[in-house]
Amino acid sequence: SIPETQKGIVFYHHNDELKYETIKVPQPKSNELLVKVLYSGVCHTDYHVYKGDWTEIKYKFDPYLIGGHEGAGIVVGIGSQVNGWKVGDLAGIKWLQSSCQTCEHCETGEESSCSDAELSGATHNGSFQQYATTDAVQAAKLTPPEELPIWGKEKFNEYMAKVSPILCGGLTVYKALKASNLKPNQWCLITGCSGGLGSLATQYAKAMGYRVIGIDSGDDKKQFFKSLGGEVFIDFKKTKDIVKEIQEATKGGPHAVINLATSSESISLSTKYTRTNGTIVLVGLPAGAVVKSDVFDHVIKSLKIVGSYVGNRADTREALEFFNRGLVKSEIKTVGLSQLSEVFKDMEAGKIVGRVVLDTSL
Ligand code: 8ID
Ligand code: ZN
Repeated sequence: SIPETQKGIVFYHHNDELKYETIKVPQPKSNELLVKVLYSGVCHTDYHVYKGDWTEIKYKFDPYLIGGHEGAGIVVGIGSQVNGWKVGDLAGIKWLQSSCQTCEHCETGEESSCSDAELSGATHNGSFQQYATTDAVQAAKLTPPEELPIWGKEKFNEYMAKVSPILCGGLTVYKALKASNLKPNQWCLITGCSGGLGSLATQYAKAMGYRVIGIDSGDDKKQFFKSLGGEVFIDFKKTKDIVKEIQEATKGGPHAVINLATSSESISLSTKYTRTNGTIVLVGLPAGAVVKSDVFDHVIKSLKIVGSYVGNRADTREALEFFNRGLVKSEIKTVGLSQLSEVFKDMEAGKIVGRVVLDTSL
C-alpha cells in the first residue's frame, strides 16, 4: 500500500539549505506513473539546478523543489490515460520528464528539443524522494534483472542502484558519442573522464570501438580511468603543455572531443587540440560558459562544434541495452538520500570518482 507521507530532500530557494523532510506522496496525473524510487544517481546537473546556475530554466518551486533525474524504481500507481504500463513494472525517471508530442521536434524524435518539455528535478519534482510522479511516455522501461543472463533475481538491488546513472549519464554520453561521428579505431578525447558522465563515456566509447584519451586530475582518477579501459590519461593540473601532449599521444589530435568537464576554459581549449576535420561535442554546462574558437584555425582545420542534449527514447533503450549486456559497468558509491548536501560538497570540490547514487530508504 502507498503511504500518505514520505521522505524527500527539498529546497525553497536556490542555494538555500537542503532539508530532509517528511512530505506528501504526490498523486499521479492522468498521463503519469507513480514510481516508488529505490535509487537515484546524483548528476552535476542537480548541483547546477540547486545553485541556480542556469538562468534560462523556469524552475518550479511549489513551494519547494525536489531535485533528481536518475531515478530507478517500481511502478506503484498509474494515471487513467496511461497505456503500456502495469503496477510492478520497473521504471526510470529521466531529466526529460515529458514533452508535448506534437511539435516539430517531438514529431521527428528530437523530443529533448521540445520547448514545452518538463524537466525532472527542475520544473517537476524529481527523484530525490521516495515516491515520484513521471510522464508515462517518457519514463524508461527497465528490464527486470532476472530476465538478463548476466544479472539475475538475487542482484535486484544492485541492478537498480547501478542502472540509475544510465538514465541521464549513460544516455547523454551515448548520444554525444553518436553525435561525434567517430569511426572505429579513431581517437575520442573525453574531458572530465573520471567523473559521473566521464566514467560512462570512457566505457561506451570503448564498447563502440574508439580509442580513449581522457583528461581529469589526480592519481586516483588516473587509476580509475585506466581500470575502465582508457588508454592515455592527461592530468590537467600537472601537464606543462597540454595541447602538445595530447597531439603527440594521438599523432595529430583526437578525431572527436566529448566535453564533459564543468570548466569553461577546458571547452575553449578543446578547439586547440582537436584533429583537422574533427568534431567537438559540447555536453558539460558550466555556468555562463562560452566557447572561444580561433576562426582562422577553425576554418583551415574544418572543425565542427556540435551540442548534444540528453537523448530520445530510442537512445535511452539503446544505452540501457549496453548496460544490460555488461558492456558498460556503472561505477558507483551508494549513500543515503539524507546525505545529499555532503555529496554536493564533494562534487564542488571535484572529489567524486565515478557516480554517487542515493538509497532513498536511508
Ligand atoms: O544533456 C546534456 N548535455 C547533459 C546531461 C547531463 C549532464 C549535460 N550534463 C552536464 C552537467 O550539468 C555537468 O555540467 O555535464 C557536466 C558533467 O556532469 P557530471 O559528469 O555529472 O559531473 P562530475 O561528476 O562532477 O564530473 C566533472 C569532472 O570534470 C573534471 C572534474 O575533476 C570531474 O571529474 N574537471 C574539471 I571540474 N575541470 C576539468 C578540466 N579543466 C576537469 N577535467 C578536465 N579538465
Ligand atoms: Zn543529469
